[in-house]
Amino acid sequence: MRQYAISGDASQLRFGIVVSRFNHMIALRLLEGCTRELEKRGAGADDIHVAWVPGAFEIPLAARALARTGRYDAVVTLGAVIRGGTPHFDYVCRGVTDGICEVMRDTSIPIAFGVLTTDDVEQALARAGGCEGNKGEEAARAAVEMARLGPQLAEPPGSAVAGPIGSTRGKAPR
Ligand code: INI
Repeated sequence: MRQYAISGDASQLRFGIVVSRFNHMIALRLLEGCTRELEKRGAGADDIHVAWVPGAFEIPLAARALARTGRYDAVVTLGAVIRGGTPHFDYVCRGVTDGICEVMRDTSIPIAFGVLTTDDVEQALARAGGCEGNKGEEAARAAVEMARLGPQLAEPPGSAVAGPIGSTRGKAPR
């Protein structure tokens, strides 16, 4: 049985982050959680580039632009869509989730989904560094893991880049 290595090592990797300004206070907390986690895992501050967009609906376009540059091993998307009294919430949620999936499919670059979709501000705060953790951190971890997994999956069988969990033998080439 071959198992590909799971690595959370972010050193030598480059990340693009797209963050929505809407619900700014929550977005900032997600961004702090995300960058803190990437740096904790070894990413250099110079290897983390942040693009702010007006709202979550604009995230896919910016994520696509970043992914297409070829500069990034993964892109992280962050924002908060909070339910109001109209169906607008549903359209924004659908636009951002479908859009991000399309970008990932079209570019084959990992796009981590750190966009909150909540019923109210309290639920969002709880997931932006409150009692439910920080979705920005979670998205950062997913981005690192997927950035490390991709090159391993692309290796021909038998090339033995896989190692034990936590191994860094499968590091992406620069
Ligand atoms: N954008 C968000 O990021 N969060 C929201 O909660 C939100 N709501 O509720 O409307 C929101 N709307 C703006 C939208 O993302 C676009 O920026 C806007 O429609 C302009 O294209």
